[in-house]
Amino acid sequence: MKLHWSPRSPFVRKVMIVLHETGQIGHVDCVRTVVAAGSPPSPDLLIDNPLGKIPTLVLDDGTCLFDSRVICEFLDARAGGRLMPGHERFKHLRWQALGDGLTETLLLLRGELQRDAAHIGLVESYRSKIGASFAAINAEMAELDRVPFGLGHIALVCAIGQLDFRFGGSRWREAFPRMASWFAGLAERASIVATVAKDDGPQGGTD
Ligand code: GSH
Repeated sequence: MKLHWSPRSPFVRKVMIVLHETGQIGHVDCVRTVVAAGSPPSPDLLIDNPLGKIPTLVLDDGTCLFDSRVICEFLDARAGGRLMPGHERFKHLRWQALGDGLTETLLLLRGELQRDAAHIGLVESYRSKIGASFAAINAEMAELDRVPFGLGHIALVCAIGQLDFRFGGSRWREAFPRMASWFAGLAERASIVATVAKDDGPQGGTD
């Protein structure tokens, strides 16, 4: 299988964590693919994914899978479905929706702040959604601790990790100490350590 990959993308990171957790990391050839919301995607990526986004997974029979939700579920099912067992399915899907939505908002905020003249209304709107999302995750700590690690946890870890990666000065740990210790515990898992986001230099991308 071929994965359109970047070490900086929080959505690619979800897939990489699933690959590690399910013992399939050796089954995938990671191809560095540069994406930038403000410029046309590479022709190679567009052939595999008309939406021009990463992650995109190309199976050995040529089938192309996107987006991260579909890829993660495919890889988990292929390995037996431990990361989204049926009785917890909607819990994980809901947490995944929260984590992915938070990640999308963080990407939008970063893009807006990089513009010459950021739209203050948009920045404030994104910031209030990010704050509310952190509070919502914090309110679910007991349940997140109770449910065995799965796709929902993975999406939330990638979203929170994106805040640390791109907004390093943020003080969310002071505001949410219980969530901070929950996150620190998960951050010791081998799959999380192995996939920490890295900036691999100027590539022209915005992921
Ligand atoms: N919903 C998609 C998923 O879950 O995979 C989002 C993927 C996404 O937005 N990926 C970013 C991207 O490819 C990189 S982190 N951006 C390029 C673009 O939007 O043109």
